[in-house]
This record gives sequence, C-alpha cells and structure tokens, in this order.
Amino acid sequence: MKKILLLLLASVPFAFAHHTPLKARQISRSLPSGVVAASWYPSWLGTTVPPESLSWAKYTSVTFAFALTTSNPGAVSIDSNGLALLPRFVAQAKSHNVKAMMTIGGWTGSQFFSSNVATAANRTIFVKTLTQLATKYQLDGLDFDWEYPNQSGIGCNVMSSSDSANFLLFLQELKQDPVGSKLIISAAVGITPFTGSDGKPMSDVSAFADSLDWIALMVYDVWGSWSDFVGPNAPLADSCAAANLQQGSAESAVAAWTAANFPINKIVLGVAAYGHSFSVSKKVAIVKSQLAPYPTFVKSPQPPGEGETADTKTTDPCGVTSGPTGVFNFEGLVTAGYLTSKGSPASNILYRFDNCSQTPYVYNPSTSVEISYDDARSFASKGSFIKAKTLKGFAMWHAAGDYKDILLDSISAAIGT
Ligand SMILES: *[C@@H]1O[C@H](CO)[C@@H](O)[C@H](O)[C@H]1NC(C)=O
Ligand SMILES: *[C@@H]1O[C@H](CO)[C@@H](O)[C@H](O)[C@H]1NC(C)=O
Ligand SMILES: CC(=O)N[C@H]1CO[C@H](CO)[C@@H](O)[C@@H]1O
Repeated sequence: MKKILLLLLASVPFAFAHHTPLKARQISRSLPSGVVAASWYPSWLGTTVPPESLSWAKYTSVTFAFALTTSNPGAVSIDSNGLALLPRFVAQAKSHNVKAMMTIGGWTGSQFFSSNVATAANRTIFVKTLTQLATKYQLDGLDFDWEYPNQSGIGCNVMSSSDSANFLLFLQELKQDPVGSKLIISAAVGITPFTGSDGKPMSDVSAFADSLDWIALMVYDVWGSWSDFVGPNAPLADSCAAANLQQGSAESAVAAWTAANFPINKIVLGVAAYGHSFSVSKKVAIVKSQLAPYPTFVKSPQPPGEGETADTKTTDPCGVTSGPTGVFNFEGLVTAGYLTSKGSPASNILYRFDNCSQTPYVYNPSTSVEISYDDARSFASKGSFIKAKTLKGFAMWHAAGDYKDILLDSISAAIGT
C-alpha cells in the first residue's frame, strides 16, 4: 500500500497576496474553446512515465489523478509520490499552454463525496479545500469523478438519496466562489445520468450543465471479468448487438444524457487506452478458424494483466482484497507480444474486429487468453463519431496507456484536430 499523505488544506493559511499576480494571469487565460483533447495522468505511474514525457502538444488539457476524498471535507488526500510530481506536472502543462487539471475521487476515492456535500456547512468547507488546492498548485481546473452519486460504488461509499441534488448545490457554490468561477470544472460520469432521489437516472440534468464546462462519459469497463461473456470494454454502439448484449455504449450514453437535457456540445467521450483479459478455452474461442463473438470464459483464475502475476493481490479502501485485474494498457499489449510495435496483431495471435461495437479482440491460442481492447481503428471510429455528433472532444484513460501515440494520433486525426 502506498503511503497516503493527508493534506489538511482548510486549516492551512495561505499567502493570498503572493498569489494575486498568478490569479490575475489565470483569469486572462481563456477557457478551452472548441475541441477538448484530454487525458488523465495516473500519478502512481509517474516514476516510469514522468510528466516531462507526455505528448503535451497533442492535448488541450491533462488531468492529474487522483486527489481522494476523505471523511473530512476540509481535506483531500494525494499520495506522497503524487504530491512530489504535482508541481512538475503543472509546470509542464503551463509551458505547453495546456490546462492543468486535478481530478477528485475516482473508483477508489469517492468514498466520502456524499458526506462532504451533504450539508451547507460541509459544502462550504469542501469548496474552500478545493479552491485552496487549485490556488496552491496553480491548477486551471477541477474534474469531479464521483463514482457514483447515490450508489455504493466500490462497495463502501457513503451514499444518500440526496447525493445528486447536493452535488449540484456544491457545484453551484464552487462556481460562485471567486477562485472557483475562474476554474474549468468538469465531471467524469457514468453511461446513464446521475442517480436521482428515486434511485433512477435523473430525467433532467440540465442544471448541471450550467456549472460544468463539460462531462466526460466513461464508456469503458462496460464488459469485464464480472460479465457473463467476453464483450467489448468500450463499445461505440450496441443497438446492433443482440438484446442481452446491449450493456451500454458511446451511442446509448450520449443518447441517455442528451435525452436528460445535457447539451451535446458539453459532452466529451471518455475513451480507453486499455483492455480486459479473459481466460477462454480454445474450443469456445475459435469457431471455423475465426474468433467467436461473445464467448463464455473461465472466471477463475483471472489471467494476470500488465505488471501483474497470478499472485498479485490488492486491498481496496473498503478492506476487500482481490487478485489480478487482468487489465492491459495498449502499450502493455505490445510489450506482452499480443501486438506488434505498429499496434497490429502479432503473427501468432488471432484477431477479430467487432463491427457493432467497433472494437477489436486478440486471442493467444497457446495461453487461451483473449483480450477485448481498443486499437487505432476503434479510436478512429470514436473520433468520427465525436465529429459527426458534434461532441466537445475526448478524454483518454489514461495518458500512459498508449504506445507511440498510435491511439491518440488516430482519434485526433479522425476528429480533425
Ligand atoms: C459533515 O462533515 C463532517 C466531518 O467534518 C462529518 O462528520 C459529517 O458526517 C458530515 N455531515 C453529513 C451530514 O454527512
Ligand atoms: C457493419 O456495420 C455497418 C453499420 O451498422 C453496416 O452498414 C455494415 O453492413 C456492417 N458490416 C458488416 C460486415 O457486418
Ligand atoms: C443505487 C440506488 O438506487 N441507491 C439508492 C438511491 O436512493 C434511493 C432512495 O433512498 C434508494 O432507494 C436507492 O437504493
């Protein structure tokens, strides 16, 4: 477990006079207009992928991940490695004229959003904590990755039926704050609109759009080790699939959010530079020398993913210990020999491109491992979709997942940036 450093922000006095010239400069910088080309920077990979190595010129904003929520709205926590990297990250962003953002929460960090926004007093403290964080580190924006309002998320999140309403009140207060009003504010969201007080997706989320510069739809992890079949990690479409295989897609997510009155020109498509691995017997995987669609898989043991072994164990914030995730970054698929250095399937690997989801699969017959992932072709399809639908752009999870910018260049070319 990484050592977690607690930042007790609201109690730390800041020399605001010292920061005034900086704030003035930030005010004059315009918010990104046009297309958002973004990625999240996983700070725990910072020793192998330092901030200096990112393809800054290809982004409009990069978001540092993560500041975790804590039980105290007066503090968020960033691990010590991340905290050491943060000033370098921000300096790199500024020198490339890219917006430096910070994401709050994430799958493992959303435990206390609910209590931090539950009351007017807590919201005010939480606003102060985050604006002080932004000021201290000269951030251009904050990204809220609450997974998810009124849901238990990883399993032990505090939750309340008022979460979405309180989240909106919090965002409105942040937007009215003198520092907050100058920040870019975004949210990473699920494939259906925020859960309302009745436990169902809200039918009108237009008020959120007034406080947010954009939302990034996290249309990935749609299928994985928890599913019944090997399916697409990040489907572009699913209405062309059989009814029981329609688990969500970019198309359905955009339709759901816009039906709930979220403006399409404030929607960014979250895209995945990674895939999930599955153990699939040869008999099931290969039919008439081709990879079969949606095969069943052997749930246990989960084949290890990139940087994992069969013995890999991690303990989550709820105290639950589990084995390998089986996740491979695109770059890891090259390193592990599934893909060539051009990002195409290696000679001993079977490949299938699924026309409906517009995503690929690779299968290694000698290890019986199948992986559903995204490649240059699927990123190009997503880019074309973004352009055709007039979405605001893309946000890639994550900045260290690509190999030689194969995915990033593909989606950017398709959008025409
Ligand atoms: C407000 O924050 C405090 C911690 O400062 C916490 O103990 C309390 O439960 C929060 N209020 C609500 C209603 O969640
Ligand atoms: C692929 O999908 C497109 C759009 O749904 C369709 O027009 C085309 O016929 C499909 N091609 C194949 C080979 O299934
Ligand atoms: C996931 C979910 O629906 N959570 C809760 C949201 O709030 C309602 C009302 O309290 C609950 O019934 C849900 O269980």
